[in-house]
Amino acid sequence: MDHQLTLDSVDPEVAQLIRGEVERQEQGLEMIASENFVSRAVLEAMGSVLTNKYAEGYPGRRYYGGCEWVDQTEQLALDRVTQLFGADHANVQLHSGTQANMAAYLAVMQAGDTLLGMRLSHGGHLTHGSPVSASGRLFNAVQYGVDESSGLIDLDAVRDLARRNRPKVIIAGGSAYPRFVDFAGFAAVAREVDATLLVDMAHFAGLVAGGAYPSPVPHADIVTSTTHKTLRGPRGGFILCRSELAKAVDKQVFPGTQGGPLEHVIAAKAVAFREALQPSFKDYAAQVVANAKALAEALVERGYTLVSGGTDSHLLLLDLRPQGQTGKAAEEALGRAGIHVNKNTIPGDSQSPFVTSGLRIGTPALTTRGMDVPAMVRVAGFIDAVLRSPDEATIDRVGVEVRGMTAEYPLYLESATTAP
Ligand code: DSN
Repeated sequence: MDHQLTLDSVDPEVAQLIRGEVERQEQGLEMIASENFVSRAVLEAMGSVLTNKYAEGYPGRRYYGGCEWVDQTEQLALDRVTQLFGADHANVQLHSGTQANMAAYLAVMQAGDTLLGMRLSHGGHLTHGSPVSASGRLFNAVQYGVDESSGLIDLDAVRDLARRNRPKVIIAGGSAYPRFVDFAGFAAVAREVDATLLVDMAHFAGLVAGGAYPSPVPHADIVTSTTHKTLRGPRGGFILCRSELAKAVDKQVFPGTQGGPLEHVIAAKAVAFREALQPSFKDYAAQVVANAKALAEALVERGYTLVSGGTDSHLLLLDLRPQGQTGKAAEEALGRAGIHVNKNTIPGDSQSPFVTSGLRIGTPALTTRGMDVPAMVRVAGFIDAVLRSPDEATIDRVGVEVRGMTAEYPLYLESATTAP
């Protein structure tokens, strides 16, 4: 085995598959609300030799020798993320948002304790107590939802559930809620019932970093997040918490629920946090929201219905019931035209999660490519054309227009998409 050979010569099959994905990303309109495009700098850090290093433990307190460089890398990531969000304490070893939530729960709950989280079908997340997730099996999960007529969280209903069930943890945040969350209101409910408030900001972390969405940090005891959505870092997670919870959180990450940290990913997180600390990231976050609002407006003008009537964030949730369409059929038709979105349940949905009556559409990735408000109006026209007439001729015609448009906003140079 020759360590100096390129991927192309060692494994042309994998190299070809990666090239296929590069082309798909370059030529499509990526509108899955939880996806984004990292910078070349983040890609380079992720593809580095730091992947070779075991480093169980924390900087300065490891179970392996030779950690002097990864200690500094991890400390840099910790310093930057606490500065970015104004947090007391951080843990950047989480492999994903799901692992962040599970470690955070175990830091403050025992199996069998009660948690109160937002129902998945109303915009919450699997790990907020869904029966198919360990969060719903290990803990007694009570679920709140949105008011089905407004699409908004009804804090009075949350308070009633909290008073009746006395949860140990209340979770705010979700994966398909387009509006601002009232973190101060949730904190007041948590205080009243003596619960820990955990905010899962995975979706809107980048907007918080850029000042385009209210920060949960002053209100929550624990904040969990991913790094790869609006925050535009590598795939992974992190936890922020008050200093009094720092030891418990760190213990439940390692050795509680994870082994060796992925130091190459932690290096990439450090790079992404540095990028998010730059003034230009504020412009990015503001543009993501402006684009989502413009897209929402353009779709409403074309006769579409949005859950909650619009958006305050990076995502919108289209209710396809008036069109008599399912999310599944709409996702497939748009995908064939190169517009990538995901089917999503909407509040009161009578369809299964595999079919759904909704589409979740996001603007973080297109904004990274440089697309602006007029571009969103163009994209709304593409979406409308396909949903109105999902036939082969329309899909082919829109597909050509999509490829023409994406060529105007080049994403990566070929050399940026493989290891340096
Ligand atoms: N799967 C993510 C999303 O798409 O929102 C959440 O984990």
